Amino acid sequence: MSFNTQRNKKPAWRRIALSAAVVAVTLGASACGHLHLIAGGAERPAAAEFGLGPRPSAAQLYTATLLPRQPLRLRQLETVPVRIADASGRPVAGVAIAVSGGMPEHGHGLPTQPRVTRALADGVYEIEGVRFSMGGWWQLTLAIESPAGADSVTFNLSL
Ligand SMILES: [Cu+2]
Repeated sequence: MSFNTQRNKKPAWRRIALSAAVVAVTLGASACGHLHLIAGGAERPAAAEFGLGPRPSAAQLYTATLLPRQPLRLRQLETVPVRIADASGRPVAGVAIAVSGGMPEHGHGLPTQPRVTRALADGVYEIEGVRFSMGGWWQLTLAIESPAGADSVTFNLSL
């Protein structure tokens, strides 16, 4: 088939626009299955950047460690404790944490809105409502606020 075919009477720009729309819809529909073409070309970090921590926050104000009671699973609602320490390793009390994240390769966010629901002892806070809806590279970002300052830490998780 050629763009010059006389059978299609639509103007060329309409055919091109239609093709582009079809391609966009096709990619969107399969982005979370197989293709990694959408989503701003995020590159998966090195293996050393993955894991539960301890992980330093961006400005090094905090160190965060995820402490799931069992290995994180796919498609389960989970409660994930996180320990927040200061730069010298002391637990930080009175922390407010906002949770965000998603799959950078797929361009979508978290399927749920996890929230910190309570503080345990020793700088440990429980994040409720975490759910990883498909296998792959996930990021979980914690925006951390305490009298020590505001900072954020991003975990890379492979599920
Ligand atoms: Cu995805």
